[in-house]
Amino acid sequence: MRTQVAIIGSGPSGLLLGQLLSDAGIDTVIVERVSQDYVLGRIRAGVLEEGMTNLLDEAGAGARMHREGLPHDGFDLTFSGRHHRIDLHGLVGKRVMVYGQTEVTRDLMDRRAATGGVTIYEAANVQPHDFEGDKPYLTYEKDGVEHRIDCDFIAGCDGFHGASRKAVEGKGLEIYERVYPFGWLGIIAEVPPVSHELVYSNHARGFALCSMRSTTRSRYYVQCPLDDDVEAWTDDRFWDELRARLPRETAEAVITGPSIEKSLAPLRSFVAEPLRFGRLFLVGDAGHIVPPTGAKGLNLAASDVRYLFEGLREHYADRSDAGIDVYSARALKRVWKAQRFSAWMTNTLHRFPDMGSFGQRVQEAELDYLVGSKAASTSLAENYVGLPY
Ligand code: RFL
Ligand code: PHB
Repeated sequence: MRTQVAIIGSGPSGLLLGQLLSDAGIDTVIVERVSQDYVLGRIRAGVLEEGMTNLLDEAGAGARMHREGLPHDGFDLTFSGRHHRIDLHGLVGKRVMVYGQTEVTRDLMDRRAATGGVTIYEAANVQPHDFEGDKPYLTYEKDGVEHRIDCDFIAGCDGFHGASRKAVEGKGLEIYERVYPFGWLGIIAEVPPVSHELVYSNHARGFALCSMRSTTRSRYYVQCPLDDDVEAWTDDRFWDELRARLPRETAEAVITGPSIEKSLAPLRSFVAEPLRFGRLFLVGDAGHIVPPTGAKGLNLAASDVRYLFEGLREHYADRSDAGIDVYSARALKRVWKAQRFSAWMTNTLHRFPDMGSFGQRVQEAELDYLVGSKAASTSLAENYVGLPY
């Protein structure tokens, strides 16, 4: 088989890049390790920046998001038993869209199917080859048979554990990483959210986040030790811990119900440099991971896709490689700013094992400064809604 751009991974990065390229008349094939249902079963991000919603519109996949997504003008910070609203729209004139990654993925898959795009699911042992030369290709196995896809470029959109980054180890790849000493235990329940906006809570017992997927479906997280057994977190224990980390009137308003999903996610900051190796590009989580506190992971995947799409379009339409040549540097510039913001949000809102009561007071002072200073609140808002790209 031959295509112009072979894409590894059918997560949001791969699907979005594939759609933008197909719509620009550039042929793509997506090769995915697991089944379509498995991809759609993953529960992940929930907050989309305007840059991402614009790209979904551009890819013809934004209609349901505009109908069913929830535009949010602000969010709440709670600490020391009190609430403070960060008025995103009032501070920086922008809002975010609350719409689950699962739905984004479904909309992109539907659009790909409607426009005749090819995706090969359940492809085992996907490997990129010869990407440092002019004739790269992918190999994979399906139903015990080995296949080959010849192409002009390979987009590694295969997430943190994918094959693309592994293929460039030892080829000048540099890794910058911080692993946090805790995780997030997250649940989804068919109950109305406690508040119509998100609530990020700093508490001496640990961080908590009240989020949502719709007006009838809530997404809640509590910080917990990395080695906690998810099974040991009964629903009752989860609801009690969540309420213990919220101010009293918020805790009293939480509506509980059986969880329909429960999982523990580790927190990590990670950047691979560079993001280009000849004709292979690393895109999204394949190249970088942020802790979820700033809600930036999926949004960074979108800015990578925007830069790579522009570079590839220029290559085919204008016979210019200028965009491809600056892809890595352009993407990394935005990635590092989001890393800074995500690490700062994480450090400011979580309980660290060695921080003691002094560290807790410094965090509270930082939050007090943040909500009392228009300059500091504006900086938070500017980063939360997403830096321009
Ligand atoms: P994905 O989504 O991991 O997709 C990669 C795809 O590649 C496939 N794959 C392979 N295919 C072929 N061969 C191989 N060898 C392969 N290895 C893997 C995988 O099966 C998969 O289908 O990466 P992508 O597309 O770059 O998208 C990145 C986002 O998924 C990620 O950044 C976000 O989910 C992060 N994130 C959040 N981001 C936000 O912007 N806002 C949020 O509110 C937010 N909340 C979150 C999050 C991530 C979380 N977890 C669980 C890590 C909340 C959580 C709890
Ligand atoms: C989510 O709804 O899953 C979510 C929202 C905000 C975050 C992280 C996750 O910062």
